[in-house]
Amino acid sequence: MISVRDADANPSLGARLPRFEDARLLRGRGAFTADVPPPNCLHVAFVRSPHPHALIEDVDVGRAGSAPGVVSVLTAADLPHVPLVDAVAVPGLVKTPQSALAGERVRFVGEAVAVVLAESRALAEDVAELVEVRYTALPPVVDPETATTLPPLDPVLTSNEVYHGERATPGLEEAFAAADHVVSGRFTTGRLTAAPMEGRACSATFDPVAGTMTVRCSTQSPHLLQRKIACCLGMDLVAVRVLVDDVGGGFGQKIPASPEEIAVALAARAVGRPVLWVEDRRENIVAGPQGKEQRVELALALDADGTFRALRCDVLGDAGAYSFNSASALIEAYLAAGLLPGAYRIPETGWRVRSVLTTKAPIAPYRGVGWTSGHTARELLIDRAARLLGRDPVDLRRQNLVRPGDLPYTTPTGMTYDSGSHLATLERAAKLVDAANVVPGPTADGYYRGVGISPYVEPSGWGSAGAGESSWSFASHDSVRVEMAASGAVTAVVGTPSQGQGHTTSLAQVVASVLTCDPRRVRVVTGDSASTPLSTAGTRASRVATVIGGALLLASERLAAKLALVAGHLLGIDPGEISFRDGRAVAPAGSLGLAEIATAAVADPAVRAALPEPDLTATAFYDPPATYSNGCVAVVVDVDAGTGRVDVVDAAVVEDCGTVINPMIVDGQTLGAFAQGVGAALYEDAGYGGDGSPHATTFGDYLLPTARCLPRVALEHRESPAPHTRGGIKGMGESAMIATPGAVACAVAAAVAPLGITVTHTPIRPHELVAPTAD
Ligand code: MCN
Repeated sequence: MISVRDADANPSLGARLPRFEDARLLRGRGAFTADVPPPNCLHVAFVRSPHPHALIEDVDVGRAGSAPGVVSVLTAADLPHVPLVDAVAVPGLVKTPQSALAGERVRFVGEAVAVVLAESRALAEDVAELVEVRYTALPPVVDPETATTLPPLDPVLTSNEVYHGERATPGLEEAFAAADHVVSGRFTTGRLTAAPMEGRACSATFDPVAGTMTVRCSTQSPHLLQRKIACCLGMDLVAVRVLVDDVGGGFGQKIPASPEEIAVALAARAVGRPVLWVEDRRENIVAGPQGKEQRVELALALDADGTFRALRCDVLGDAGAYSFNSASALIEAYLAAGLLPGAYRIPETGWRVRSVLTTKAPIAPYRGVGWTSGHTARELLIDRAARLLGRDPVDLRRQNLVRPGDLPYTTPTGMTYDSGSHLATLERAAKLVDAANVVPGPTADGYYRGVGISPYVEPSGWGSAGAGESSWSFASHDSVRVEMAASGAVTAVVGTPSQGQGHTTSLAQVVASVLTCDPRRVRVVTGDSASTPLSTAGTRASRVATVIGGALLLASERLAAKLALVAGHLLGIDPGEISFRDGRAVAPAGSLGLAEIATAAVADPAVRAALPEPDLTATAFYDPPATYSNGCVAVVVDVDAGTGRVDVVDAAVVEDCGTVINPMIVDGQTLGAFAQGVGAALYEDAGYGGDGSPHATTFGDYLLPTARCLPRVALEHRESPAPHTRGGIKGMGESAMIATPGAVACAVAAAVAPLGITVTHTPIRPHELVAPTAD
């Protein structure tokens, strides 16, 4: 077997290579779903509900349907009623069906009621205004706290609570009873939207002769979408093909199939012409899946010396209007509780998790999922405990973090941290921002300064075991194929599309690390459900580096063994004597280039006569054991107590994702997630008014952080290779989005504590930080 950390033999693993895809994408030469419209396609505009909750009494499409250039206007009555629920059962989660178009009732502002199909998008949009929908308004359900006491939003329910689960370790109550201190708090995280650069987009072409459906879609999970379309349209799986072009970001929003995507496929079949839907920003913000809204109540039991003894939480997740596909209604709330102990040694834990329906856009996973909410609440609570005990917050964390000698460490919630650098990353991040010398409170220049330290664990690289340890059991494995052509060109075929993670580069590096060739010679192919191996979960949960990377290592090693067989024959030596170096098979007897070997395997009669068939294809299946990356985010903020403005003036992220495939990509991922974390802490808010209408409908009111909001971030890597995954690789795509909101919130809380102001909510709003005046 070839060791992937043999730096001489495998120079491409760990190389800081600029991303191969950037030359194309940065020059505007990407091809996104909107750039590849099917010939002769119709364009879609959805008629969307202006009400958060209403009965649909009547939909009159008369005027709209007869407008010039309009081919059809379809309502729920025209489409088969097929609910978008998963086949996978999640124990205890009550599912409520969401249809492609709402039929009898709308349950959030922006829910699609009818679809206009016209010769252009502009025309379709104009005509959508001619569709007359008569509603009878019903009371909105906005507050998750009171949702359970209100009449259920779906007749299948007896309550709006679609999930209720409780767990506790046996010694929980005893630990609380014996504690010297119990510190508690109630924290909320607001609604966010992922705001990918490219919104959702999808085209569908139905071939009535062949009975096939071809869908191009900006999705993270082509195979899941293929299955859902087949199921909703009553078609054979093989008759549905999902293609994925370039995708301009997803961040989780594009994991579940959207009802609009099903409507597009149904419409294409109904009208017999291809159909294209490219949502605008308003649709994406209002009607696209949203993330994060949670209320987390925590209680921490400590000894007099500050040792953590037990942590209890009560999580209430606002699932939005439907308990729908990908079990999204539960995943945020459940994972907020699942990562309860984080990077700390806390012997006893207990939780209550509830998820409730409201009349808001449905929730989907968003980078960091519920981990962000649980983590932010816990870190704020630890800072609160430090202040109450008169302890330095870094020191209190240092005392309670998982230490090298504890590893492997199993949390009371059932996660086994396989390896890591929890203490080392805390020390380094604190040093990089000079935390020891930041005095919280007023500064000489009139601001209030605070430092926030947020050590994190990221359950990463979800294979089935990782998902299971996060209490979220589902099949999460992958297969891959690596092929070498007679020319020596290498192709790696995978089922996980990239949304901007740089897989074309990093996965090529993985293959090249085994074959020792130039990574630029490895073409990574994905985005076709018909020809790529099944990806059970798609691109999510920071799993591609670990799961696909591990599978590619295996497949590449199998291909290398086949090449060694041919090379051995050509050199007249035992294949076992061969190693690979600089893209050549090397032995004391001589060396051969990969192309020479590949050509000989196919075309050399002597090789042909002596060896089995010249198949230079290798496949591999990989379902890795669970692995956990870790790190620490540290920030320093200045708060203007007159205006409530917060400036993040210094920041550091020290991350450890085991063996790093490409440090430049990991830097980019970390910085992007850090920026999103600052946005979640200070700016972004997809909240709703008491009347059930969304506050934000454009980027004028959904505030994304810009470069001016961000400091220079000191980035460092530690490498604690995973002992049990292939290549020691751990995932990291979410890390800074788990920890940054907590770091910023803790820093702000520390800064304004002398003013008697507490921080219990993200995003932190300026008016909450304005110092009370004497009058
Ligand atoms: N990587 C590496 N070495 C490691 C781990 C990762 O070089 N030890 C590289 C990988 O090879 C990959 C990237 O870093 O190129 C991220 O890898 P990984 O952590 O495995 O995450 P995934 O590829 O599975 O991507 C999913 C993750 C998630 S869950 C969200 S949400 C997210 C994210 O990645 N959405 C993104 N990053 C995003 N980046 C962009 N630009 N757009 C999104 O939608």
